[in-house]
Amino acid sequence: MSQAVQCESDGDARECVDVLIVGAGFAGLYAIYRMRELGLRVRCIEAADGVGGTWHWNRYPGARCDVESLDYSYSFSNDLQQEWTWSHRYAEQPEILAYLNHVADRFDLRQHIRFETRVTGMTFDEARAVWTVSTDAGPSIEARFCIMASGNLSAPRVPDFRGLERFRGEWHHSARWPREGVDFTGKRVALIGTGATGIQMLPKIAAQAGFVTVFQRTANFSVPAGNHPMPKEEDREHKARYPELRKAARKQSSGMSRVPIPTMSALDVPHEERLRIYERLWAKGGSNRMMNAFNDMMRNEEANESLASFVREKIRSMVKDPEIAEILTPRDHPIGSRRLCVDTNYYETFSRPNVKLVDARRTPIQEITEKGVRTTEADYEVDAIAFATGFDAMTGALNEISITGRGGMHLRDKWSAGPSTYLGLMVHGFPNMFIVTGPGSPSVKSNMVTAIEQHVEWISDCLAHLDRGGIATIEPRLDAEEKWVQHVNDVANSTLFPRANSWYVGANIPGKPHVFMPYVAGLPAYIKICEEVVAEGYRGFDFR
Ligand code: FAD
Ligand code: N01
Repeated sequence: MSQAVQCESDGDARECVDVLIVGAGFAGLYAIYRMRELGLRVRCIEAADGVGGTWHWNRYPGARCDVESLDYSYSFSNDLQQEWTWSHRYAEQPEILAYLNHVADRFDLRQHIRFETRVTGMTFDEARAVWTVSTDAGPSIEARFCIMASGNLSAPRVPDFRGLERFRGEWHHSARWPREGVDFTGKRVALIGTGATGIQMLPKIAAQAGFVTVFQRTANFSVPAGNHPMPKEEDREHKARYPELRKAARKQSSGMSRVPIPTMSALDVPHEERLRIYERLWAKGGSNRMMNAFNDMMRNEEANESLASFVREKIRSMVKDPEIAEILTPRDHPIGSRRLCVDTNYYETFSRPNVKLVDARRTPIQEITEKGVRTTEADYEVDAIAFATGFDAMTGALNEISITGRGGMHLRDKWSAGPSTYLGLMVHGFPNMFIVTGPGSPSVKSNMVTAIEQHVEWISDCLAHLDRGGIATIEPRLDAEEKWVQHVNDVANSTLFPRANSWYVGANIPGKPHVFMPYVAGLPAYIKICEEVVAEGYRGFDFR
């Protein structure tokens, strides 16, 4: 790179690089690879003691992806995709972690990563156009560019329950699960939270524990995964067609290659035929095909309700006790407006004699006692608590870092009423700082690996452009950012997504501003806009 950063010669042992990357998950690893391809000096800082991000941290029983592994994997290296074979339709956490370790070794990425180190602060020096990055261990770093690959679901949250410190048993959050696992044999376990994580955990814990009490505040919709070992034929066919399928994935809203693009409204189809379609998709398993059965599932209340009532009926048929079935049946949000969960025997598990459901909406958890969980109605004595209580999503990891941009502006202050970005990629006032799958991009509303690759490639093309032009900084203009935020809101408001209290709107964190954060026009529409912005000379960005 022509404009290599010059460290200040103040005598400290500061490290000096072109690009600083925060995080070594799917995004950080690919960012290291691409930036190194550009010939840049790269340093990646990772809080964990290994690579993998989400798949390093989330070691709870039952953890697996719900995007098919053939899609939930990198496309950037044909050799990699040919040599790796997935064992199942949806891989389990250890297999995805093994894959990411393989990627790190195969492309020799570890040499660039400083593990067990947390980025605590970042300050932009306007005069020198350099970021100074401080950490909780080791020297600080100076970098021209920062790439925030710090994750959307990487800041776990244990609710602020009174008394947790007094609890005499053991407790774990799903995203900080012990590496050696937890032996629940014969134990009484409280499982708090019934989102995607709790729904995956319950059948596994119930199969081992003496007794499980599940605390559900909001009932979620869930559909069967239909997981199975990967048929050899499917693997072979996919490998033969990978280039074409990866291209197809970027043309899909979902970022997945084999989810058909729906052309019909649910309301154009007679009731009986619609039910047959839903039955077929239910039997096949997976959430994305289900939500893409028709083109108006998230736009038309009646269309959405046709699927919601189908799934409610399924819940009633799978849960023996009608009262339990009723508590498990979601009635307060359109299906898909909260993350549609994917399970293996979740509903069936409530018919086991060692499982009890507590309606934590009707009788909220008041506190944790020495012996267990106290609700407004009863005390539940347990030996262990599993928290499946989610994350400070999308903004949590970024706001945990003290980020100071131009003119002493703090990112946390700028985002106090909700995040604002241009394209989900950059923020006005924070030059040369890129976010991978940031708020305002499709990110969590698509296959994340497809979204991550597209962002990292956009960033790497941008850095090459800056280098060719001898440009020191890039920063979005305020008006471009404001227009983008408005557009993201307008698109969301034309759908049923904002109708739910969910982590998409920050509703799970007390005091967090309610703003719908992902961009839901779909990946192809978003990619087209990103390409147009570049074709028009980086429309909306200032170069200095
Ligand atoms: P992460 O994998 O979250 O990596 C971020 C890394 O940054 C972490 O290792 C973290 O330690 C590090 N970090 C953060 N802050 C700092 C700091 N200040 N200093 C140093 N290091 C820091 N998405 C899908 O598309 N399909 C799925 O099936 C799917 N399943 C999921 C299952 C679970 C249980 C969870 C929690 C998420 C799932 N997701 C899924 C979303 C998943 O997060 C993404 O698919 C993807 O793994 C994100 O990769 P990433 O590199 O952007 O972020
Ligand atoms: O977290 P969540 P998650 N008292 O926020 C409850 C991805 N993921 O870890 O809904 C009682 O969805 C909370 O209740 P409520 C995926 O993107 C993917 O499950 O706020 N309960 C909720 O039930 C997913 O969406 C996969 O009323 C409390 C639960 O805790 C995202 O990660 C697997 C409470 C939190 O659910 C997050 O999922 C796993 C309280 N005080 C995760 N506070 C797959 O791909 C919170 N809750 C398969």
